[in-house]
Amino acid sequence: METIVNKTRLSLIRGDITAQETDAIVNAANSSLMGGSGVDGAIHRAGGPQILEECKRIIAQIGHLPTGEAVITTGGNLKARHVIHTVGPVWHGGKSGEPQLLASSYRESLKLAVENGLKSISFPSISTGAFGYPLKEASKVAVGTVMEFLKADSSLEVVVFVLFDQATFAAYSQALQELAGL
Ligand code: AR6
Repeated sequence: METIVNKTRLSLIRGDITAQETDAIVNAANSSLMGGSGVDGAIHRAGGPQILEECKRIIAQIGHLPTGEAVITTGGNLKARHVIHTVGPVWHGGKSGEPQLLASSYRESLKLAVENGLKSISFPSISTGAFGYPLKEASKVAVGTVMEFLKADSSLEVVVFVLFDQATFAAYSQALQELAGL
């Protein structure tokens, strides 16, 4: 499923983000940047040790990556030249700023891509796995935030949501249909 927002193609696909050929793929990381399970584990496994080496250098400088922020590293052995690591919020019931923090993860990742002159970026469904963010709510924040960003900034050519399972793909498809009026 896809639509055009301003000048950017926004697509939803079901698949494995580590196989994407966009300039960057986004990692749903944690504040330590030392890897983990889920999409984080898959990206480090597929990209090789260079990614972790750069993450360690970044952590040596900043201590930890706060929730809602993002940093960029090499893509190592991935087809994507870069990985943008962001930390989504852990779900604590929804009254602890989760929607704002989740929106910030998407926005800061998009900003980093633009600042680095990238033209295409792929996102996973941040926070809806180990971090427990309810899928329907997360999909609206994710798609809404990306669309808002693209309306204001047309430098990216392609943004892809790469969704791992059918339930996640269905939730994001519904959010895009509602928000883009498809
Ligand atoms: N490609 C695309 N999506 C994937 C892939 C993949 N290869 N593998 C899993 N997903 P999660 P979170 C989906 O748990 O909730 C880690 O340990 C998955 O099905 O990866 O932000 C980190 O180190 C789900 O839909 O990320 C953190 O500690 C989505 O990616 C913590 O988990 C997000 O699930 C972050 O938790």
